[in-house]
Amino acid sequence: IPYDYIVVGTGAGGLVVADRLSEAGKKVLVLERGGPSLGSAGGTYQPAWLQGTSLTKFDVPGLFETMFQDSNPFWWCKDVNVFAGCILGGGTAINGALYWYPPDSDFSVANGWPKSWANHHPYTAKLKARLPATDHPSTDGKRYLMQVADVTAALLNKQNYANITINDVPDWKDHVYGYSAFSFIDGKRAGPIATYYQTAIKRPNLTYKQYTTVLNVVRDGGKILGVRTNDTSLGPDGVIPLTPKGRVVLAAGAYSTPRILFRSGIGPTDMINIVKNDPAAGPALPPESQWINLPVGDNVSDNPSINLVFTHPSVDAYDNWAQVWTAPRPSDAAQYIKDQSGIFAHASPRLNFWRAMGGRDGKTRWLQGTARPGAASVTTSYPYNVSNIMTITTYLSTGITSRGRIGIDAALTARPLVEPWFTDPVDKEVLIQGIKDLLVNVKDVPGLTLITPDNTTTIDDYVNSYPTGGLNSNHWVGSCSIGAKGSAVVDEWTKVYGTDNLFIIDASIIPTIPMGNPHGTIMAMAEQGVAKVLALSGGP
Ligand code: 6FA
Repeated sequence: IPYDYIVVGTGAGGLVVADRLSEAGKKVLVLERGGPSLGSAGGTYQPAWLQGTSLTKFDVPGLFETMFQDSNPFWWCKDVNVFAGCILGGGTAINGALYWYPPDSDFSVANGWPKSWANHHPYTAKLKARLPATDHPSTDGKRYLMQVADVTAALLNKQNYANITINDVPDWKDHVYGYSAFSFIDGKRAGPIATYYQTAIKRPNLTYKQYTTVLNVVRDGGKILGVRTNDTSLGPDGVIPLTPKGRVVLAAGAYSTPRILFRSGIGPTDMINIVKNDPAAGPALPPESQWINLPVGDNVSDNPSINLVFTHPSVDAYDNWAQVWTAPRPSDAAQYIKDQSGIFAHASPRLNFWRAMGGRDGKTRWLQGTARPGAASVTTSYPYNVSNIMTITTYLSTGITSRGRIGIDAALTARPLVEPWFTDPVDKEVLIQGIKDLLVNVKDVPGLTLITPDNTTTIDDYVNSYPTGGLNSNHWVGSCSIGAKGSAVVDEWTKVYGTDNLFIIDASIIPTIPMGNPHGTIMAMAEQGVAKVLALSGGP
């Protein structure tokens, strides 16, 4: 105490930042509100069948679907009303770990990035060097439970899709499919926790405090003096100070970073007034004359997604993942424990595809698909064989024009205020057309049957009556967008407008939805972001 840099949060953004700042010799404090996840980082939560190993729920890819089935899901943030990980690694400890190297479009001026960000290749290369993608995660190099990939490939082959290794050509996203790629290493979840965290935590100039929640930044006008936490053993009123030229980097995620800003008097006045009325948070606000009015929470997007459920006689639905925690198939469990090979080395997805689509507004939108055994829900009038079910999730990505707004309610729970899916009807039209195009050839794949929606429901009706929350892909970006003064929250250095030394490096600064599931793009963004922070003069 005090610190040169205080990093708030250890998700896809925060761990990259913590590692690079400590590598540069800065005195760094990393604060995380959750506890350990992977076994290699001190986690211990495991099913009976893994007792005697150091493998946890978070390590084993094949346990991914149980994140949504557990009776004690302590890893979810309880004060965010969408899924968000409050644990070491944030979303990367609990997600499906689909991992894509970013295409150039993910950092293009056309997609809202400052010009100075366009040359992302050196940073993406740094990410690849630390965390290479794999589309064959089992340690024996074989792929397991691949019937769904074969069936989906048969469908796409009728539509002139090319079969490629997706991460070999990140810019090719039109009519391509390939095996699902993951941020796994040695048959286990890796992401930033098994890589960046492991090097960061070993440095004597870095201090890590878990189970510590940052409530607000402490500031005098635009100058940040430190952060206030819920732990009064760390300093008077829980406040931890910065060195005179010190800086704070917020990496608490697309919902929690905005909440910290609101609680610090930064954001739209309606949100800060909610804080003001809260008996605990209100007194910590700076005087109204120091409030900084920025569009925090606006411009939010997430991929709208629709599930299509099929059956095919070749598919092994793997009991819809319902047995993997309590009663895994014995030979698969034994194989995984022995050398981290087999079915448990994969998360549930098996194949991904992309295509570009035109809309009547003249804009191009990209459609992504993810195919996996099992289904979240089946609604059908058909008799069907439950052991043969598979899902293709279709989502719209780069090019979507719909935007929402997130904020806080009176309990200070972070939540969507305006849901971001299909606020532009053209997004919905394009997704419907993409689904129809995909389904044209179902009849040409022997044995393939669409069961949800069934033949009593049109695609238009299915999409139009889809439960809104079901459209959620958990890929939130944009709540603290990077961009020009007046319309954005952070500048090209990731510095919050109106402040001297407050930075944000997490999903919230990404202005438009990336091409793929985002944690690869977020980590590459963090590599570039932290390099910019270190290069910006005036710091410690
Ligand atoms: N992304 C992918 O790329 N591939 C996937 O397969 C994928 N699947 C999922 C998924 O299945 C689920 C259920 C969810 C929720 C997300 C998925 N994502 C996937 C999205 C991806 O995980 C997120 O986009 C990514 O993790 C976001 O990275 P960020 O760095 O922006 O934020 P995180 O939420 O990861 O981390 C925030 C951290 O801050 C957490 O560790 C949290 O505990 C901590 N924190 C929050 N508030 C704090 C506070 N006040 N004080 C201290 N720490 C705080």
